[in-house]
Amino acid sequence: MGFERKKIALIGGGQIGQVLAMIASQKELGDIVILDIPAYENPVKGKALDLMEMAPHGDYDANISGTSNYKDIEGADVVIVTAGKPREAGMTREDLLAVNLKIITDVASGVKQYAPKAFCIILTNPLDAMVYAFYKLTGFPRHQVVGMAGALDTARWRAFIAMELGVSVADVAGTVLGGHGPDMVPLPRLTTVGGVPLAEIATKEQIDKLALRTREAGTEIVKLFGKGSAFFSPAWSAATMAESYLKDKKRIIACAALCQGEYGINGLFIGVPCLITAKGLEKIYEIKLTEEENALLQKTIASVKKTTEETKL
Ligand code: A3D
Repeated sequence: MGFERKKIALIGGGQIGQVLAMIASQKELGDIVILDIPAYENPVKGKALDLMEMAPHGDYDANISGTSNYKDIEGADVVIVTAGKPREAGMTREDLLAVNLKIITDVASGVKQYAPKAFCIILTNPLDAMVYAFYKLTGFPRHQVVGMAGALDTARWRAFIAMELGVSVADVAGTVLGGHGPDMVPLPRLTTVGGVPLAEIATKEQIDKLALRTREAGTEIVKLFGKGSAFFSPAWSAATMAESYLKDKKRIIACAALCQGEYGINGLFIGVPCLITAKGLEKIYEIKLTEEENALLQKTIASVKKTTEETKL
């Protein structure tokens, strides 16, 4: 029995896809295929070659290739989807629904045919609706399909707390629930800094300001860029999820997962704490929420439901 490298298919080789390819190479997660539309096949081939040529300094071994042919993703262990249009200044994530739904339809059909066993991580916005669409269109089981949003929203929450308090981000632990939009729900009550409850070292005003900045973090970056959205932090967040699956790390990561009764939600993908193992999404953890937290959760559920219904799937 020989050792076989894992295979990672990145569908979409734009801003996030290219950074993901670099991180996955450096982490030696496996061989990487970057797939994009035919008109963008040469650029993704070029990016793949550039990464192969970085390997001697990056100290990794991986085969990295670019393509526009789904046949080349055959048998992938992990599929990460970033295919789709990103936001421009002044746009909401929902403004992308029609154009990105067409793209996800195309992607779902290719992945279903060539990588039917892959653990699939979706990033395309509007996230909660696009991961739902991918799940419906492929017919894959729930443990095989998750959306990347909570991992990033939680990273932003932790980063802002560390920046505000002047402490190491490594010591900030917490989570963010709900949809990937301005009504997501950071949970200050359950956030700790080196084991100390956040509320004991930050004022209510500080906490409110940090929660608001987290909810608007994507928009803050879109405004600075003018065109396009964040890509370094989304890429690394998705890589963390893929790594937990590929190495059976059993990380608990906030992911957009299909709730089947958890938190009183049925049939929607929404950000909840998930155990990611070699089985994929192994378990959703339910947190006992206060009345106030629950009211916030109900609001984000309503937004996710509305956008999800617009997919008509
Ligand atoms: P961008 O740099 O435009 O890359 C998207 C790539 O997808 C381009 O190379 C396109 O050619 C390619 N593409 C388009 N249609 C197809 C198709 N049918 N098949 C294969 N590839 C295709 O965008 P980006 O990388 O900055 O962002 C990608 C997506 O992620 C967008 O929808 C963003 O809104 C979304 N995003 C999500 C988050 C979350 O936290 C959920 C964060 C940031 C961006």
